[in-house]
Amino acid sequence: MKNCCPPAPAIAATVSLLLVFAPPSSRAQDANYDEARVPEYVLPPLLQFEDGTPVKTAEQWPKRRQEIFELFAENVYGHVPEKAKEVKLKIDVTQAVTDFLDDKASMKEVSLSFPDRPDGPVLHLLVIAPKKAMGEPVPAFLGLNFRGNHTIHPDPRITLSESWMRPDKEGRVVDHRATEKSRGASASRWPVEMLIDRGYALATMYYGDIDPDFDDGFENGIHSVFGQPKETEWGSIGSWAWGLGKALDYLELDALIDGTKVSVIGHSRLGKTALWAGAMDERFAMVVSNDSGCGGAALSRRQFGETVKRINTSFPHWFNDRFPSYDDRVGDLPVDQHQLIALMAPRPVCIGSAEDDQWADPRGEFLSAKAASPAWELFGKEGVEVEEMPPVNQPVGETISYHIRTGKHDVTDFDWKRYLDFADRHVK
Ligand code: GTR
Repeated sequence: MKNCCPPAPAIAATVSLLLVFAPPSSRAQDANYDEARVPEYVLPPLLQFEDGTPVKTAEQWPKRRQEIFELFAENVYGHVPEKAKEVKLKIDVTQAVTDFLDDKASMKEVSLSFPDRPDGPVLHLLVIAPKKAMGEPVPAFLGLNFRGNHTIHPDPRITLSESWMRPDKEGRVVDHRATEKSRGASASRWPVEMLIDRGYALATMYYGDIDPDFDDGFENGIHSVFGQPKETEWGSIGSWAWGLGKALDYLELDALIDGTKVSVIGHSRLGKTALWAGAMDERFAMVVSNDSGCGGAALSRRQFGETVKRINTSFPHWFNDRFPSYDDRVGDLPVDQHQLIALMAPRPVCIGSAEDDQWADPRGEFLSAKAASPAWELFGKEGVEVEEMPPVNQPVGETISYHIRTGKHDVTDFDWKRYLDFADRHVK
């Protein structure tokens, strides 16, 4: 059992909302933002097998990769239950239009459901593809969204989500349900036209369709199908990442999409999710983590901004039940987050930070990307080779991209341009 006494959902949701929307000063009053107070730490070795022998060649990497992957599953994100690995979801195309974005694109809605559970959860995937995909499949970006597919673009033909939603500050969500007012509310984070103009499709799904983001003791979402996780089985991040794999299963079948060229992207908690999805599923051609911070790209041992203890306290449902046992002893964690980034090797990976997002420890994300780079070097590729953290708005890195942009915790056009440039170079 993940929780012996799960709180009533309404109370749990309120508690987690207070934490999410609390101003950084109050939620982070005990957080360290002083480089001088970062403790001395030693990172777990990347290119060394658990028995102590060195990893010297690309041929040895898959075995080392598997070791690291298992350690992350066992201690941090949780294993996917066997039943969930095997399940094949039922696919229904529920809407298809060919005159989207002033006739530049097609738009399709696809529902993925559990064949034996007609009353069970449904994952709603939105796929927007440039017109040219009708002649030749195109590369795509796949990412989960925070507030429903209808928030990524104001076109009223996108179906309004009926799923449980976290309340928002603007009152566009009423009684945990989206209202018409929320159409396009997250459009600034999803520059659909930019993607389409550059020849990419965009596929997105609401993360709450997979598992609503509150600590309900794992009763709802896909947990209603697969049951209570065991101690080292998945939390919400693990299940969201699993959902991304299911979306990719569909995209591989879609004639408009080149299934070998799908990049997975995510912001913040969904950036953590994108990294874990890219680790679990090597079919993802490129992995993008935007402002993912603690439990994402940032090194846990630095304890700068959000810490392991803090994240497990605020969000007890995100990781597996073993992770909190490291709250007061992060130095004993058998892994650190540079090894998570390394699980993407030799594929391209992008790490984006923001200057005003110290809670997510931009420097810890840079150092993590740098410490991951030797995994790419095994393949004769360069990761992040610069010695110093780059100035703002000046991306660095060859096969690992790192940038810190000006501004706050968000996904901006600046971030997307870098990710698209990198995809042009490595995926297209
Ligand atoms: C914060 C949390 C971060 C990050 C962020 C988000 O409250 O502390 O780890 O995930 O939420 O997802 O927006």
